[in-house]
Amino acid sequence: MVDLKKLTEAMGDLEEDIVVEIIDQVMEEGGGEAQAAVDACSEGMNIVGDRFADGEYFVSDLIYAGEIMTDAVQTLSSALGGDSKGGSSEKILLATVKDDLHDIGKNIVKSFFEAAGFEVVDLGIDVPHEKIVNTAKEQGIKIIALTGVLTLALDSMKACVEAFTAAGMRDDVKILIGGNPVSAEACEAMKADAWAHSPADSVNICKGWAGM
Ligand code: B12
Repeated sequence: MVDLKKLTEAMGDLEEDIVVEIIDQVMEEGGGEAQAAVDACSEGMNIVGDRFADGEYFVSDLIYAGEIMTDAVQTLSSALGGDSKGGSSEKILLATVKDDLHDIGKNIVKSFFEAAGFEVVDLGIDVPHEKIVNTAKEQGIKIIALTGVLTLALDSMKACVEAFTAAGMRDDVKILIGGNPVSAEACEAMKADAWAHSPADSVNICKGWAGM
């Protein structure tokens, strides 16, 4: 059993050596606690965010925290993703919306989708709505997963939903939104089809849409 509280504290304190040590231990023990470790790191990221908001940490600390967490998720990736039934060729278009550069959560969700048998078309970060709509059109993608962690990402998500409507494609696609600021209210207000915080829930939603 790894010490998840220590992992959260180490992430919050930017103690990279301790994070690496505990993450390696998770994998040495078979990876059964990989999801719990991601959750512990995410809690640590909340500590980082709070310290940044309080003026104790600076942007350079956010960057460093992002690197530590990205490496941790990379190490854990083969143990994440839950059940990997499938082998479907169903595509999911995944993007961090316009003006938002955060991609750690996106990359975690991507691992889950791939483990569940989806083919993920990952457009990266700060993706303009036109690129999302055009890619969906060109590749005939029916499931769109949008992510963002800034409050203003909600505006970009809304604009993206509207861009699908303007392109006459809104009834052809299902739009899932995720990331820290999303909520049932935000989902309803922007007329997305579903929202989720948990990557496992998002897989179940998309499997339902894909008839898997
Ligand atoms: C690391 C970090 C950064 C790094 C990001 C590195 C990277 N590669 O992503 C960098 C340095 C780039 C950064 C920059 C900035 N950041 Co920043 N950052 C963070 C921090 C500390 C952690 C974010 C994170 O990765 N969390 C961990 C992941 C795993 O969580 P997650 O994304 O929510 O994902 C989980 C779920 O939401 C879900 N999920 C995610 N996506 C999806 C998608 C779908 C479809 C589904 C179903 C589920 C799902 O699954 C994930 C796993 O559980 C947060 C603090 C926080 N509490 O979040 C601030 C935070 C988000 N940042 C903030 C700010 C202010 C900034 C800057 C403006 C700072 C500046 N002055 O420059 C810039 C903005 C840049 C931009 N335009 O985007 C604020 C945002 C405030 C707000 N309300 O808008 C926060 C909240 C910090 C704070 N408390 O002030 N940041």
